[in-house]
Amino acid sequence: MDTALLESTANFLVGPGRGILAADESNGTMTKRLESVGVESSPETRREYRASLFAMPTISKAISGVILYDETIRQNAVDGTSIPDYLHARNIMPGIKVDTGAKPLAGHDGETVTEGLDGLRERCAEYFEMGARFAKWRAVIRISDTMPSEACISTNAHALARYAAICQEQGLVPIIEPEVLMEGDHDAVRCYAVTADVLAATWDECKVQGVHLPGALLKPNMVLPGKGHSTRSDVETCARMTVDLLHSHVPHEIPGIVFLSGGQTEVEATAHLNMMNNMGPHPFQLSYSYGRALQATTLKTWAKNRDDVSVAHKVFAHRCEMAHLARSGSWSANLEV
Ligand code: 5MM
Repeated sequence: MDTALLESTANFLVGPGRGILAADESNGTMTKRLESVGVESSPETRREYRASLFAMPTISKAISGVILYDETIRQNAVDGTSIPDYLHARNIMPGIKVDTGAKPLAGHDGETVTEGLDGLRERCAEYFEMGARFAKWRAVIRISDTMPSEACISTNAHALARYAAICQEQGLVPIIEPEVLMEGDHDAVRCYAVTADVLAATWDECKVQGVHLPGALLKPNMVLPGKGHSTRSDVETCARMTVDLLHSHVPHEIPGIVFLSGGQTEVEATAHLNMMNNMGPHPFQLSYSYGRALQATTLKTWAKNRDDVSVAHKVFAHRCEMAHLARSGSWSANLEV
């Protein structure tokens, strides 16, 4: 294992003022997203949209890495070069989603285990060859009165750790993403407790598999009540609970936390990260790996202005600038209007 390469990639990804753009929607998800804005989904429209995102003039100020899907890593950028080469040339590290999705967990209705370990070593070697330097695997944990089961937590933690070990062997920094979903009517205290259990199981398995923590990143949910809960957390409560959880449940050798947005609005996800960075110092960088919270408004704008990408670029540049400011706690709500 090349620990020096892994550590330098991980530190690059969470360098000052920058974070990750999650653009690794599977074809099923991307089709829903494109159809929701009236665009037919095809390999070419998916390429057109993503290539236009990556061509935003100031993207490198806020984005250190982009997570790609298998289809996208094989496609070309706006100038005809391969997307991984194009990103490298813009000082952005290409990453790749390597899981093959969350599949039903046998004997546990409503729960899933994320698959993709078969052939993973060979796929990682190919992606490294194509220019990828990090990878992502997302486990999905649902909360209800009876969920998550021990089986769901342990199988997903085991798979995450095996994925991480294989990636590191092949030179890719693993982003370890155990997402506790916002669906449900649970309160924030329950989200905290479940996330703490999931993280503890994940680190236990990482230890067994020999994962090199300084060469890995964590992509967690923030601590929030479920969408169906009667009250919402204010920004400070979410930030305090999340910071408290991470300080006590994430090994301090991990160089960075790159949050998912998980269905928060663009402004909520920015405000929460900003507040957390104002509560520092922290033992690790607190950054982003947002999908929807960086892309939602941009996608709608792009769909209406496909003949003039500068309109969508303006919207994406604003979102990127807000995330960039949140990295240092310098964002404020009045910058949004
Ligand atoms: C971009 O969406 C990712 C892939 O989703 P599917 O495999 O379901 O198509 C997703 O894993 C994403 O990287 C994370 O959930 C973070 O995105 P959000 O939108 O939660 O910030």
